[in-house]
Amino acid sequence: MLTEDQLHDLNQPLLAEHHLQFDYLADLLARRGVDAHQLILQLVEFQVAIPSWALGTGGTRFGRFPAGGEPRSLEEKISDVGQLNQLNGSSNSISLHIPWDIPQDSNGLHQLLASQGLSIDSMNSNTFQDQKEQAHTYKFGSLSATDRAVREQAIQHNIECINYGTQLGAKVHTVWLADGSNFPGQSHLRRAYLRTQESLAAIYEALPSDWTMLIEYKPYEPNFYSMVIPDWGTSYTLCQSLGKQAQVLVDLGHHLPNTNIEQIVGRLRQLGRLGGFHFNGSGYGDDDLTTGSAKPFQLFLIFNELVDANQDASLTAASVAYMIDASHNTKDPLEDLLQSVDNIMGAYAKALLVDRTALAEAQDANDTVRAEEILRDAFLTDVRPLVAEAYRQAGGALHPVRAYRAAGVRQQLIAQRGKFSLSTGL
Ligand SMILES: [Mn+2]
Repeated sequence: MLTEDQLHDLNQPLLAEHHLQFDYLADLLARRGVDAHQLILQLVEFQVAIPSWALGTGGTRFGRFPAGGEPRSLEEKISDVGQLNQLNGSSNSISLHIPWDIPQDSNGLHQLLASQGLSIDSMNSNTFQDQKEQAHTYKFGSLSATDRAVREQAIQHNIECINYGTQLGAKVHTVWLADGSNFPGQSHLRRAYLRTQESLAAIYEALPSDWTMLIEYKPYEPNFYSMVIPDWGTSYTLCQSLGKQAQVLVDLGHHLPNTNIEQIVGRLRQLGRLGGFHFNGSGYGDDDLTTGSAKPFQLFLIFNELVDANQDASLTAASVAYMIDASHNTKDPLEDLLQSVDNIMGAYAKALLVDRTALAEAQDANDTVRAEEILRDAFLTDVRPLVAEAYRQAGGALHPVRAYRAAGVRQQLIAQRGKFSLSTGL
């Protein structure tokens, strides 16, 4: 962790230019009737959970190129997230993956989390690979398996995740199923769904009353002919059959090319079933890239739907879990996460700038160009001074990536943990 003095010294040379840019933007926004200071309060409040599996470099099936200094234990993962949160004040919780993050010392972990101002956001089960000494294989599915013993094992694993989460104060359990089939005829499509529904109901039964169960969908991979939960509609129907605490999780990468993700977000929000996000670059399936790196406009449009729904008095308020799910092997994982959070904050800030009254008028008048221009105005506004000010007000760095490099965080982690330390998991 950096000391307060270090952070102060890192911010100091950037302050004069920051104030200049911020004051200019605040003035400009005031002319449009937007209160920059009010907007910053919303940005400071906004938090994105960091996945424990993104703190090390991700592997592809071809190779893995460690960054050095990667966390070797759950305690070190918590410490890395603490470092991120210190720099941006926007990453105060962690998503854990079982069995990669089984807690050994709950009391010690509670103390460590408290000392860093962090909490555990979501537990994630893993029935997409076999573990050593596991009685039954998931080769042909888990919650949807034809063999009852396999399903029972997968159900018990999910309940175990919830139990670990209860020890650590988590309130969300996320289920992503790799189940499906690779060849026509391999699996009975309707029965696989019904078996999944029955298994999920057994897990839901074990869910504490103040928890949420998130059901994630994915159209392809690791199965390529059929996935048991391929789309938001399937997740939605499963949630409907389970009960109020079941919600749909939207992973940006889990869509086919050209899918209108923002429309799905709006729909789910309207139906009261939008439970959470896995943010990433929305490029390809899992182990996806830095959020907002290639498709910033899409990210903005997603936030535009969220802000619009949040300001719609006819909809009930939603508690949405914002999480990152990305992990790849080119960048320093911590720099990647700082960039992702930065892009998410920027998209949110831009969505808050949209003139919704004017947009509604343009839409009602079928003024296509005017409506599009209103969105473009917001999207093309350089909101970086607002995001930087939010970091500063949260006690962080004006420019987190620059501060991370200037402070030599990676070099220190390598010195502590070694060049070839391996992050558990991916
Ligand atoms: Mn995901």
